[in-house]
Amino acid sequence: MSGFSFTLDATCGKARTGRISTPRGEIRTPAFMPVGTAGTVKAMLPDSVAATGADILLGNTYHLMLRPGAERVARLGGLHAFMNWDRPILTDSGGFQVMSLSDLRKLTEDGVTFKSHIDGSRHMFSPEKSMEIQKLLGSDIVMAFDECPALPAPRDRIEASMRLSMRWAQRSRDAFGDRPGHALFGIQQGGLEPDLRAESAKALKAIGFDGYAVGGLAVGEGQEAMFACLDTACDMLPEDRPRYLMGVGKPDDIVGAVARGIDMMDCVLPSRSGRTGQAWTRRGQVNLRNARHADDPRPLDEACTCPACRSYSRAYLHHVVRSGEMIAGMLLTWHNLHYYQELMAGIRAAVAAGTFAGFEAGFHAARAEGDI
Ligand code: PRF
Ligand code: ZN
Repeated sequence: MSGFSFTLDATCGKARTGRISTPRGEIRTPAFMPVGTAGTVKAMLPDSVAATGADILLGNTYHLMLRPGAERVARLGGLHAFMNWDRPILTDSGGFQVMSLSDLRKLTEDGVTFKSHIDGSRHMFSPEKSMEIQKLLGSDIVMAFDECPALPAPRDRIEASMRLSMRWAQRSRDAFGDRPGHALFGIQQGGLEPDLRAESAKALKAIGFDGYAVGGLAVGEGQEAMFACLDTACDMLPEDRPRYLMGVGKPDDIVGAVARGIDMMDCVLPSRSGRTGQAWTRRGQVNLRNARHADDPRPLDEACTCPACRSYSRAYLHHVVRSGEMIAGMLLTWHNLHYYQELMAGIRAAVAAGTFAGFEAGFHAARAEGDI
């Protein structure tokens, strides 16, 4: 497809590094996508998000169609102009958010009807509607419309849901049409059942997508089960297309997913936990609400070059977190996104150098030492 391509630069074991080229710029992989659900990465200016090293953001069809409305965003020049972010944007297709956020959902072969979590208004999503909304938003990477059951679920429920998602994947492909410079990704489902994952991958490959997501994980199964699934799921997907693990995760989930062949990820964790006083560092998780920081003049991480670590003490961060000051969310979100992007840069460099196994060992050793 013209204007959108994926180049694999190096592999190390199953870990890969490469580049996705789009008309809005290049995405270095493995990539972590900060979540900008409602047209903003909360507490951050777009330039600041770019300064942390992010090449691409994630936006949400569900939230933006409810408020301010996809047609309005289109009239105002599309999501990029509206939110002042001119680099690539990937939008999730809506089904997953309907299931986790809305009231009174009703699922049929055609799609899903639901009530808005904002004002109770009635809406309908279908593969065709989701493709139309993502087009109005001007998304660079469009996700197929799928259904994701929470785990654990009975096998027959997971099987029926996966087959419905594969029929919806075909309808998404048909409705998306040919849009040079824009990509459509399919989403593999099938829970933790290897044969259902294989059936799903086969169906998606037969339809043909620009990239392939692994959906239906990080929904309650735990890291060990998720990794066991990824051990085989990645190999079922084409080697020459990006593989995107949806909604993951903690730093150790990310390193483990890359080790199993994943190229892209997104998660609210670094931004959301930044707004509740939680920081992620090389040495693990740090809760800045904790009284032990009250008199600590040292930075959160002396090796970090983000504004929170360069210019402020742990004592100050503790104070603004405890006081509920807005700068607390701003500084900790910046730090967390900076840490996540530095982690991705380290991963990419290690894969390129053929030293990913050593990188992984160093990553776990630093965390085992614990916070300073
Ligand atoms: N499907 C979609 N979005 C998602 C998921 C999925 O399965 C997940 C699962 N972790 C997160 N976001 N469309
Ligand atoms: Zn920092």
